Amino acid sequence: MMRYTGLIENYKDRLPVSESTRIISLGEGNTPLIRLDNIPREMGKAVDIYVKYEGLNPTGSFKDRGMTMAVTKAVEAGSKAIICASTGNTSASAAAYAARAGIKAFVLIPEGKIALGKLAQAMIHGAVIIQIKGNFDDGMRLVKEVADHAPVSIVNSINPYRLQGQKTAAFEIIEELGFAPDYHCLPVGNAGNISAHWMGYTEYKEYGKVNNTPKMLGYQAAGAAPFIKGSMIDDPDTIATAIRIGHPQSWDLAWNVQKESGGWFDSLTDEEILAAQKLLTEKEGIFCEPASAASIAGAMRDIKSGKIEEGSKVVCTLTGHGLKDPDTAISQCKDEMININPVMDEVRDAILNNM
Ligand code: AN7
Repeated sequence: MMRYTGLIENYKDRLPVSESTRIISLGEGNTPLIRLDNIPREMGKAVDIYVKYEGLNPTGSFKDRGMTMAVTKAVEAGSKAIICASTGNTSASAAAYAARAGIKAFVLIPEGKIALGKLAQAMIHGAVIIQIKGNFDDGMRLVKEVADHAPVSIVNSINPYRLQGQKTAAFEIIEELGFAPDYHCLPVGNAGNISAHWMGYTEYKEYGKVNNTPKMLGYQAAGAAPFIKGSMIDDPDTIATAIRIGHPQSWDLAWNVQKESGGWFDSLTDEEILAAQKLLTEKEGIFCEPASAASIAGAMRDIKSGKIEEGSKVVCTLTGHGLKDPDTAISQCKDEMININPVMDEVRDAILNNM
């Protein structure tokens, strides 16, 4: 049996690398596709829902799929430094892959608006962290400008190698199921990931691996929903900080995905997103970060309404691990803790009162 050594090695025939390329990998990809059990049963709907648990990538998000490609190609081109703007996960992934490659990472993050776990990752991997008094969209604009004035390679999803790496998630799903699902649900920020998935699905169809493609469903947070508004937003806000983005970089690509696949965009309130995150942890034992739960929240709403028909096979991407944002998780459950003295009677009462 061959040791799994990451998605570039695994899919090198379908990625822009050659035999001489030095691959920068942390063993990303090959993530579990878990079939939900309790949630569909309790909804009383005959649908198969699978979650692709991208939080189990090396830095805890799907960004690693794109970053292994982007950093591999940056190093191949002789680059000594990478740069990105980030709502958190891209910065964590860039920091780790730069460390692995032995190059420098510069990350621009919005002050006070990135989840604690992501900040810890970017810091401990030794990225140069540039905190800006502004949001992700400001950071993205600055990164594009500064790349003309400093020797740095941009590793945001405007770098086409990012989407090449991320398309492999669709390959894995098809290989595991033996078919493409009827619907594929994703949280949408810059819309790079939904575009990358569509590339992967259409590529495998053209290649003859399957004869169907899914309808692609993109879900945004209500306070950061330019695809629902139909135009850019200047002051995006949501508790799902990963997708607190008002000027999506893959705007045209994503509208094409919607049209070609026959899917749709929709938005969820922060309350709906947090409720879905909690439901998934309590009913299925799967912990994803708030932004990721938008895919489940959206799928559940559209299944309940019948927009997603019974009999459908649905895949939801859980883009990031729940541990990325411990503050939001704890603040949802704080009141549920029981405080006692260190005596058996009080432990017993705590058990018997809560059976
Ligand atoms: C958990 O890290 O944009 O629609 O700078 O971290 O491809 O942007 C993160 C995005 C969904 C949205 N879920 O994906 C960043 C960043 C999680 C994310 C998205 C992000 P895209």
